[in-house]
Amino acid sequence: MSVSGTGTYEPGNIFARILRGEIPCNKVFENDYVFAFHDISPKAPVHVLIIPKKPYVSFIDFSKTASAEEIAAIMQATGHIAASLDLEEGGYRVITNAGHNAGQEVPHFHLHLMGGKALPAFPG
Ligand code: D5M
Repeated sequence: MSVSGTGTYEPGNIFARILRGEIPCNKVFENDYVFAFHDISPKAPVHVLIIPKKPYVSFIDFSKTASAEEIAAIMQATGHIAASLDLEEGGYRVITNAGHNAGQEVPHFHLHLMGGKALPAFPG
């Protein structure tokens, strides 16, 4: 199932439930703005999801609505996590899926950080 990437934020989505502590996750990082945890279905030896704590549906929603502080915080957190998981030397990938053409499944904006192996050629 994928989502439109637009529209009203759904407070029952799985990442909102993780943020509320209603379901468990394997946390790797947290600060005032950002939360990060291991993907339950990893596509690489390291596959971390990095999310804002506030409710944004997708990249456009986040970029239009979030404060400059929040936008900086998610970038800084992603770099910090990549370095702390020793991805710098081998390389890594950061992506976001938005809307149904990209296959976004969870309608809470998130970045995927992947590394730890040679990643497949970027799909076009
Ligand atoms: O990616 C959504 C990602 O979220 C997908 O890689 C699986 C992951 N996922 C789904 N449920 C969980 C839980 N409960 N913990 C950790 N990871 C989870 P998308 O970009 O929306 O397609």
